[in-house]
Amino acid sequence: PFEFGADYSPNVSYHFNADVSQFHYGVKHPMKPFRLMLTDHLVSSYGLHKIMDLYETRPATRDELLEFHSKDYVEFLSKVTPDTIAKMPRGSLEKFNIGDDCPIFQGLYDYSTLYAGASLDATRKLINGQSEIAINWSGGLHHAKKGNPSGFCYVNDIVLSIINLLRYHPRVLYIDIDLHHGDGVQEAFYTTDRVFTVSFHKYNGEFFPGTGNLDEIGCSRGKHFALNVPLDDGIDDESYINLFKSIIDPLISSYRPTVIIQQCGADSLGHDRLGCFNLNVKAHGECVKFVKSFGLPMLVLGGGGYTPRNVSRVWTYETGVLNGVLLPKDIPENIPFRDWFGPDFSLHPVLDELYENKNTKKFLENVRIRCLENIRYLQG
Ligand code: VJV
Ligand code: CA
Ligand code: ZN
Repeated sequence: PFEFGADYSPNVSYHFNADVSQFHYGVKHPMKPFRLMLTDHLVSSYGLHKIMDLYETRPATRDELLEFHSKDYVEFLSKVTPDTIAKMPRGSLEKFNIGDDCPIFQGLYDYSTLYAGASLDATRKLINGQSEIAINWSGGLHHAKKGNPSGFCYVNDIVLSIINLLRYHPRVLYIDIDLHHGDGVQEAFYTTDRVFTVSFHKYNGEFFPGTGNLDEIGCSRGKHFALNVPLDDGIDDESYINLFKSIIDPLISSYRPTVIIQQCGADSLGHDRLGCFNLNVKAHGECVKFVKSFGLPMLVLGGGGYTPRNVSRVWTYETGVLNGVLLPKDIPENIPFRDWFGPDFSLHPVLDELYENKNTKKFLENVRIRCLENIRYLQG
């Protein structure tokens, strides 16, 4: 069903538990775990399952969550259900930021521990050298904080994974191409030079979560070890790829990470229900291909993405890229839910002509220069 490209084909592990796609945030909530099922079907119908090591993941344990999250928050998460919510201590909904973005739904704790368990399993495969690349499309929930959920994220599987990687790796690079700022990960490692965080995102001071301006560069030992690339609506393939490569290339050369985590939030694609960028599947995937080309161990995670058919397209394409294979553009005939991919039935529908590109050449050039100035500090 596919051919191997000129790229290196590393040992790739794929971490998934179909149970995670059965949870519902609520009717009309934009986050749909079902997109993970759609992705898994597309990945396997292209035959990619046959060339990866597949692992059905187990839930993260309470102790694993406590490596980052506070005791009272983990306690709350593990106890609260739509039925017990009324019996929880007064004020706990406010205290724990429960609301429309992060509702209490049936099975919330099982959902959170499952996607986190998958990231931790993936991390373990990288640490023991069984995988060169480990993929968990159900992870990448970058907003969760130590003591509360935020922006559809309850447990921060990325922070938990990085904490684990730090036991064996001197320097971890975190790259976030989700439409939103990777605030939870940045905050957790803001004062250390052992984790470099970089996020590309929409920024105007108001857009969720409101952080991620150029001047957020880390503090104390972590000063110059956080980088933010604020962007405006409508950025196109060419400007995004150019900016991405011109920042990531010198960053990897200077920081010399021993492992890379890439969060591949698919809400940076054109036509996303919550999005405002104009990226096509190939451009998003080009950022993954570029990071892979450095040949470092990689943990690849999902994240946002609110137009399920396009989420599954881009993550399937990226699964191909990471395995060094070229996928034919026609969606395979044998896939369940094939009607979701009509009328084009293509892996690469045209996702453009939606938003005006508000990022002028001058603005992007200024962002690039400011970022490169920060990277120059790394060499001392
Ligand atoms: O903008 C916000 C916060 C508000 C308060 C809560 N209301 C519902 C929305 C405005 C200020 N939240 C963002 C959160 C985005 C999270 C992105 C997560 C990720 O992709 O980075 C990683 C997984 C936001 N944008 C859109 C919505 N919330 C939204 C939430 C809903 C909704 C429609 C839009 C929740 C429930 C329902 N509709 C029914
Ligand atoms: Ca981002
Ligand atoms: Zn997002």
